[in-house]
Amino acid sequence: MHDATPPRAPLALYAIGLGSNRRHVRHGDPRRVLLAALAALESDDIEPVDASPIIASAPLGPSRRRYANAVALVASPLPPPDLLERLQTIEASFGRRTGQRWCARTLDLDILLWSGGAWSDPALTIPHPAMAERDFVLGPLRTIVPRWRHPLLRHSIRQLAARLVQAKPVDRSGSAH
Ligand code: A4P
Ligand code: MG
Repeated sequence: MHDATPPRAPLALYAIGLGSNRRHVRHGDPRRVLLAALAALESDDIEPVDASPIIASAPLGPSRRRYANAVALVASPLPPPDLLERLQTIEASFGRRTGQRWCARTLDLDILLWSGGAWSDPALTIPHPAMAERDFVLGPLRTIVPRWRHPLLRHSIRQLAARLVQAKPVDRSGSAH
């Protein structure tokens, strides 16, 4: 007997960073944009495994609007360049404007980690090069994969997050909120 279904590539795990600091006409504020984006990730070959809580974060870079950030863990047979292409299609469907780097955006999807380890080509670098310095990435990531080891830095996500908190300058403004 022959099995008619072609064999599928083995599943890889990916951690995907989600960010938004602009309203979407239909979905609403950045938090709702991320909820819609988490739903949009699911497809025939992208299976959601877990998602972090959605946090509000102060903008890094020139944009003045606050961000909503979250991290999704997905399983997929897609190789990294194909997954990036899919994420860019989803970004475009949310009306993401391309052009200016770090501009306010409706939806930004970054590949943070891949169970295959490191990947580097002109269009894609995994792990995401800035992830270890960003609390809006490590905070959500720590809630779902605290023991995932960064393949280049060799520290776990929990360790990287703790290191980042220690390295932070003391806030002398006196306001806790
Ligand atoms: N690219 C390379 N590696 C990757 C990867 N691992 N994942 C390339 C996704 N894309 C990757 O990205 C530019 C190009 O990066 C892509 O075409 C892809 O081939 P982009 O998303 O189009 O442009 P960008 O997002 O403006 O630039 P970049 O460098 O990705 O910015 P970041 O690092 O995404 O930072 N502050 C807060 N609080 N929260 C945020 O989420 N995000 C940013 C953007 C700035 N400040 C923020 C936040
Ligand atoms: Mg990006």
